[in-house]
Amino acid sequence: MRTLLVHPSGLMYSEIFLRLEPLGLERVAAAVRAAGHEVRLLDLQIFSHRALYRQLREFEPEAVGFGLNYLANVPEVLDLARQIKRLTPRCFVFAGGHSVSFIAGHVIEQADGALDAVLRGEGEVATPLLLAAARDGGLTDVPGVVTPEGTCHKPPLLLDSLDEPRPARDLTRRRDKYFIGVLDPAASIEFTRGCPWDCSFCSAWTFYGRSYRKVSPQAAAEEVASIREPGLFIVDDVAFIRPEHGDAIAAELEKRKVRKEYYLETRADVLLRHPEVFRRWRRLGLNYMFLGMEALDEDGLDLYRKRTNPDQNIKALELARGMGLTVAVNLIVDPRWDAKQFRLVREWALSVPEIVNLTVMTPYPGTEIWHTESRKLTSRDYRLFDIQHAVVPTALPLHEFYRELVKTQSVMNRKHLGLAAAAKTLGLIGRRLLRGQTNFATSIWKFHSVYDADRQYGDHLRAVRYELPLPDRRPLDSFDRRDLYIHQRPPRPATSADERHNGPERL
Ligand code: B12
Ligand code: SF4
Repeated sequence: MRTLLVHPSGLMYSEIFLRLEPLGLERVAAAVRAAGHEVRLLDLQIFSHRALYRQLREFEPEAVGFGLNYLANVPEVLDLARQIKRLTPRCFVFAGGHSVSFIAGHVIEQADGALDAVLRGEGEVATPLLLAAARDGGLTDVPGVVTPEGTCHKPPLLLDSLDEPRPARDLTRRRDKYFIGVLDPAASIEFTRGCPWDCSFCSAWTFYGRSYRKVSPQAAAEEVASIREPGLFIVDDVAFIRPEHGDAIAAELEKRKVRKEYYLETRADVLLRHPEVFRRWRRLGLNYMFLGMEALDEDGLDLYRKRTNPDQNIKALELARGMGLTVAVNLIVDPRWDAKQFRLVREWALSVPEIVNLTVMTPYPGTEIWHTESRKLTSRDYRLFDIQHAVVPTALPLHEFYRELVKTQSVMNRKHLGLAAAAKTLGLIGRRLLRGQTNFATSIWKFHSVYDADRQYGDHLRAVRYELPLPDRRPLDSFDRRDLYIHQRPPRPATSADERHNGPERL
């Protein structure tokens, strides 16, 4: 089948800092192509809706699949699906990805016939089955599928090995547009999938049923070596949980003499436990690290079940600094914060050299807090579920809350662009401009047009056409957390080194 896979538009509030290739969709594209279909991929983070309509006319796809990793993209995808059905009623239109997997039935209802199917879970194994069923019949037998006619009750299918298929990077155009901070241009890569921790605000662990799988070191190194871009973002939720895996990939890269600049995300306790693997990667070109600290105090860390403490966070920052890494940390803003709390965070952020990023506590379907958060949602507008808006009551009046949030973010941005940083940055910008890469330079000047309290407040006043389902509120002790899982853990004999059975406490 001629199949067009589409990644929706980027979200304004994340585009300042990065724009990354649609890795999940590229992997699905590779699997679909291997099954004999003709595939194209269109990334609306870069191209306009007009480009999509042009593809519909020129390529005449028989199937169009949308990637819905993000809740905030649901309205755009529903509108596009309706248009596609209007223009080409025989085209099979479907969606898949992280967020839509948790609310598939609700989205199918909202689509009102514009979506023929939502595929829950990993896409590599099931999407070829879905396309075959769209052509030959038997849609509701595809594991993980939800359609207007019914749901398949067989669990979504997991890949046996992450080594294949390699993402179809040849299908993404204008790859010079992908960047993360100063890594401009940058590609993305996955070394592991899943997370064995269980933070209450996060759905990374519920999607994969708290399982954790690894790409083989050889396959990982071959893939790195095949990538043209000099910068590489490692998308793993927590990099190098198993130090021997990080070491083995490093050894393969050393053997192949591959050198790139890397950016990764990890946890404070993982960095503290295995600094040597990070040091080795530092020598290979690891320059940037994102640490999800989430809270400055013990109570906050307990509330999010982060299983770290403030002392570990501070020590991890010192360690990373000592290694010469540029570190960005994330803190979760609780809508309950008052002006004093924001001031304390500003003071702390100014006292450390790291870049501090703020996200707003947001209950998402698929997370534990979606069920246990007792505060009522003040909005169910999908577009506000981007962790930059408050969707539960704020202690401060809402507009004031955004003023404090933006003030705190701009203090951090100013710091980031302070004299010393600016000098360094100008050098970096100059080098990138010489190579024709303008993403990083543009992002720096875009800050004030994007982070604007009036605009963020105004986002709440827009007419709402599509809403999230109502949360099914339940106290924590009244439900089995496995009910949240999209994938159940793959059956496998337990070994002593098996993270899936050990859980993070014993890692
Ligand atoms: C890398 C990443 C990003 C990249 C995105 C790159 C891109 N353009 O896709 C960046 C850094 C830009 C990013 C930004 C954000 N992210 Co993010 N991100 C991730 C992360 C860590 C990994 C995703 C990934 O690439 N995985 C590897 C690939 C191979 O897997 P995958 O994309 O999930 O794809 C598989 C399946 O989902 C499925 N699939 C995917 N697409 C499709 C399409 C079809 C048709 C089908 C059938 C199947 C299918 O098959 C794929 C292969 O198995 C996830 C956490 C996670 N573990 O999933 C969070 C995550 C998805 N992000 C999250 C959030 C909150 C955000 C932001 C809103 C944060 C912010 N405010 O800045 C922004 C918004 C982005 C936007 N829309 O512009 C949340 C999701 C929240 C939600 N429920 O909406 C997650 C789950 C993190 C979390 N812990 O909560 N993110
Ligand atoms: S450690 Fe990170 S990815 Fe894992 S559950 Fe916690 S926040 Fe999510």
